[in-house]
Amino acid sequence: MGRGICISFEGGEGAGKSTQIGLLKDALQAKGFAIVTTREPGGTVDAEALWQCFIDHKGQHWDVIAQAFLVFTTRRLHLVSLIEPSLAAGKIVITDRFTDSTRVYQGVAGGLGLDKIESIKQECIGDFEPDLTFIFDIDPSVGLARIGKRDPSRDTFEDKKFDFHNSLRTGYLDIARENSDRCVVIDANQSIEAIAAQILQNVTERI
Ligand code: T5A
Repeated sequence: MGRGICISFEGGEGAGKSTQIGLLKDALQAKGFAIVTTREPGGTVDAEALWQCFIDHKGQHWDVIAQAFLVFTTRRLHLVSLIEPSLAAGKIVITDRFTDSTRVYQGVAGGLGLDKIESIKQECIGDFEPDLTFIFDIDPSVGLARIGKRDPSRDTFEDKKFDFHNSLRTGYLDIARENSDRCVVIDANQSIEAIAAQILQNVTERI
C-alpha cells in the first residue's frame, strides 16, 4: 500500500471551502478512495479544545505571537495523531486550512512576518506541507456577505476591517505564485458546481 496524499483548502472567510470539501469527499468516495476530512484549527479533540479556549475569549487579547504558537501547537497534535497515521494507511486526507492560514492570518495580515512563521513551523512540524493546496480567491466583500447571517459567536477574524481581509487575499495569492507546484488558485466566485468540477479534475490528475 502506497502513502496517501494530503490536500488542503485555503482562502478567506466564506470563500466556500467547507462546501467544496464535502463535495470532493463524496466524489472520491464514490470512486472507492478512503477519505479523511478534517479541519484547522482543530482536527483532534485536544486541538479543538485548545482552539475553543481562544474562541471562548474571542481571542482579542491574544497577541499575534501567542496566536501563532497556539495554531502550531494544535497543528502538531493534528499532524502526529491524525494526518500522518492516515497518510501512512494510504488514505486521502482533506484538510480545511493548514499552515498557509497561519502564513496569511498571523504572518501577513497579523504582521508577524513570514520568517517568524517559518521558524515556528520548523520547530513544530518540520518540512511537512500538503501535497496539493486549493487557494480559494474571492473579493472579501463577497465572502463576508455569504457568511453574514451565520452565528457571530463562532468566528474571530470576520469582524476585522476590510484592509485585513484584503491583505489575506494578497498573502494567499503570493503563496500561490511562489508555490505553483503545490498550489492551484480557484476563482471562488463561480458556481458551486463549476468549482467542484475544476477541483475534481485537478485531484484526479494528481492521483
Ligand atoms: N485561523 C485558522 C488562523 O487565524 N490561523 C490559522 O493558522 C488557522 C488554521 C477559522 C478561523 O481561524 C483562523 C481563520 C479563520 O478566521 P472557521 O469558522 O473555520 O474559522 O472559518 P473558515 O475556515 O473561514 O470557514 P467559513 O465557513 O467561514 O468559510 P468556508 O468554509 O470557506 O465557506 P462555506 O463553504 O462554509 O460557505 C459559506 C457560505 O457560502 C455558500 C455556502 O452555502 C455557505 O452558505 N457558498 C456559496 N455561495 C455562492 N457561490 C458559491 N460558489 C458558494 N460556495 C459556498
